[in-house]
Amino acid sequence: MFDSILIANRGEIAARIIRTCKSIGVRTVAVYSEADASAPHVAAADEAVEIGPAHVTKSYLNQEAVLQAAADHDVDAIHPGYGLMSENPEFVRAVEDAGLVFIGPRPEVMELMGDKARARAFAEEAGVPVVPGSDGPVENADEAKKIAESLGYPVLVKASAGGGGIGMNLAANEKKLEKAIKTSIRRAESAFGDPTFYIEKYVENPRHVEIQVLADNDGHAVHFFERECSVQRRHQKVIEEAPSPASTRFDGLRDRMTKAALALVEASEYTNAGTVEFIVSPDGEFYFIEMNTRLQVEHPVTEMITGEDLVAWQLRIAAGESLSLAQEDLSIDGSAIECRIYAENPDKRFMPAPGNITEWIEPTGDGIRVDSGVTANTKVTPYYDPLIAKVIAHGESRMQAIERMKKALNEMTIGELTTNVPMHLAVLSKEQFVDGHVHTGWLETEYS
Ligand code: MV4
Repeated sequence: MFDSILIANRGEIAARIIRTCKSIGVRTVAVYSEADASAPHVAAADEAVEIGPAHVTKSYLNQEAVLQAAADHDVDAIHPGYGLMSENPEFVRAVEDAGLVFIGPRPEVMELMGDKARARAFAEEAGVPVVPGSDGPVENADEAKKIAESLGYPVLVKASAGGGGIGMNLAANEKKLEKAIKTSIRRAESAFGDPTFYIEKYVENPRHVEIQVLADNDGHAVHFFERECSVQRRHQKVIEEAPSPASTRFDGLRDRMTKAALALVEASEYTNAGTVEFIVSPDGEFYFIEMNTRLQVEHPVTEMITGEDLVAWQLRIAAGESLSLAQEDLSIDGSAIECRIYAENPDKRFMPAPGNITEWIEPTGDGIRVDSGVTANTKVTPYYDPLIAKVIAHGESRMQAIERMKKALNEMTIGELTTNVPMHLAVLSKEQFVDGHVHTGWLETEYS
């Protein structure tokens, strides 16, 4: 195992990674921007290094500054958390060129999965179901028309370099196709400098269900079942849970999805933690959408139902240990739900609402876990993601998890900051949510 690692991230995820390091005896080095000098992740780490001004491009995304901090503090490895540089293959190469270990997958598989058209073709080749669509990138509008004609409308135009919905546009009919392509190309060109696009048949009202996987460097892989992440707004997840209510509704769905996810892991020689994302249609068909090559925000619900520490496994695998975990060792214990607490204003279309946290009291209780990156007197600035904490509730049943979550959110005290806690409480009492009848468009029709 490593003696020490640097955490190239901030907020709740940096604090969460440090927690595991403390429990397994790994020394931690935090990095922070000028705006984060008094942040909890800085206080929690064994050592901390200021790496630049508040703006992410000048601090947390400054590869040179991060690598200099790693060299100065003599660490063995770097954990990227999620977001920031976690899915940047160039950063992985720079870390390795500096003689350090990157805690995550190889840069080649990151590149493969980062190119959504390539990932889709690769998945299909590996026998993983994909939505009917184009074989790879589409050259021009004429070719697109022919493909859309054979698929039948509506179709989705997707940017190859995209993901998370960026550069994705719906065309309801042939008349709308040209404009959808133009819009996708323009967004993809400005966001990624790459206009490549492809086409899929549009699946209406899907659920978002994803499989957590873990693989070592000797080709041994396991899955940690599924998470359901359908409650989201503008491609930002809001509530996640494990297991998915869809798994009880559709016979054999979990078995088929986990097999598909592991087939993709094996074919791509994936290593470390990853998530294979699917959409599930209202009639129970599932399709590969993309693979996320990082630890995800919502990983705690998986940890709660399996009793495993995914960050500890990430470190062991990155340190070269083989995975001493067989699929039969893993099982689902009860049900877990995560509510993401965002500093955002429900009266202003849930836009970020920065401010000063004057009072901060976290809930406690049976089955309650809180992963937070703030405390009393923390300033929530406009520089970073408005996610300030995650409340996770575990119960023997889904209903018990929901009840524990409601109690926890009612007990949580966040002074002088506008958050989405009231929205969570409303959603947790909605009949469709309680019945597990949600899809990716549901939240925006209920609360917008
Ligand atoms: C889709 C889809 C329906 N049909 N593809 C959104 C972002 C990216 N992860 C893929 N996405 C979708 N792809 C086809 N062929 C619907 C979505 C989608 C979605 C997917 C997962 C989670 C939330 C979503 C919200 C809106 C649309």
